[in-house]
Amino acid sequence: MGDAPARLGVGMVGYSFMGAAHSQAWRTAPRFFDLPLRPSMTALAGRNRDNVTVAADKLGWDSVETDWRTLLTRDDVDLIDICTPGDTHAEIAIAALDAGKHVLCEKPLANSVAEAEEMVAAAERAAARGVLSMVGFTYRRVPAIQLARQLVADGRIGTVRHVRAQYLQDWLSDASAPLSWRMDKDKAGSGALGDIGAHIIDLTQFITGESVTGVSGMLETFVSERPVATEFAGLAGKGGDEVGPVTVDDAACFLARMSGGGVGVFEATRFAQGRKNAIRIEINGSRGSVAFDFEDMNVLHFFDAEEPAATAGFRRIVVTEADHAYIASWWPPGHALGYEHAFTHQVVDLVGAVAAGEQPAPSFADGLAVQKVLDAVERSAEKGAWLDV
Ligand code: SOE
Repeated sequence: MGDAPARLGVGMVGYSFMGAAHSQAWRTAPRFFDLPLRPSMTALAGRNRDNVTVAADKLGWDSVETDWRTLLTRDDVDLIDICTPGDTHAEIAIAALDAGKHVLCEKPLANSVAEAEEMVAAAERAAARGVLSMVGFTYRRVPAIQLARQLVADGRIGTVRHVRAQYLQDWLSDASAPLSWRMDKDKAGSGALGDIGAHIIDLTQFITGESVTGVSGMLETFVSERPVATEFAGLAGKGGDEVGPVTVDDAACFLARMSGGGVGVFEATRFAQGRKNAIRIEINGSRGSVAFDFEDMNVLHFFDAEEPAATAGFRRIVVTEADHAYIASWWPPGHALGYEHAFTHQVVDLVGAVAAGEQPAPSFADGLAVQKVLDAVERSAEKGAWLDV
């Protein structure tokens, strides 16, 4: 029996939807994967002691703090996991990195390019001291997305011609759905564009290995005021009689040029009635295509244009084989994974990188690259013009 892995003390800030998803990952990862460090769910930080104590008990955290700054002074905390709205990411991440704590920060990295640049500078300073950081674009860690990237990297679809990416939700289609921080520009930075558009920007860049170099965008807010929430959890809540303004986009659409010469069409909306969490990506290349829909997340569709016409067609690959990314630690073929597994895979890869002293991916620099595209789309929409990223 080898020595037990060294402890990795984790302190998490925030305990709502993302806090619950990350907590599940910290609990589950060491039970299904052989990790080189043993994550210890040491402390959960939240402003209200009663509420954070209930959350810590429910989510499995050993202690609580009512000020995240205290986490940075604790010798039993090695890594800070930031699960708070975007307006707090820069302050917490920079302070944590400067205090010598590794950082996992939810997406989007920040609410502006300027903040993201400050975070990258802090990450570079910290990395020089062996203190590492990652931004939480978890969908990269869906096995079908990993397979799509591998097929593109292996040249199986040839030169990328088209990137077609949608992130379709409908949780705000009802005008009576109450306000949450995600509809407040000061908190969230933007609406559908940054919250879910960030995911498809990162995913298409991850799958193709290319970057968005230019955009022409439009933003729309369909419902300009909503009831102020009296209670809210996840993506749903109850509103009272008071109303408040929606200060972000409900939907974002943009055209894009890709660094490899291809063209892109992107759409992110919370008003696609009937689409709940539909990340739909299709990449068409000179030799074939890949297509994915998160609402059927264990499947990748692959078209090989080299196939003889008589038998050519999109192949429906069920990505649950032992040699597909991450699957060997889970279940036999066909026993599907879910939304939460990508968060567990995120912990597995982060812990592995920290143990090896290697830069985790996606890095804060990857987060900044997404932030620059988000910013270019917003400026393009304001100007009604094509802009380089
Ligand atoms: C809401 O749109 C949301 O919770 C996003 O904020 C998450 O990043 C996404 O994974 C699910 O939907």
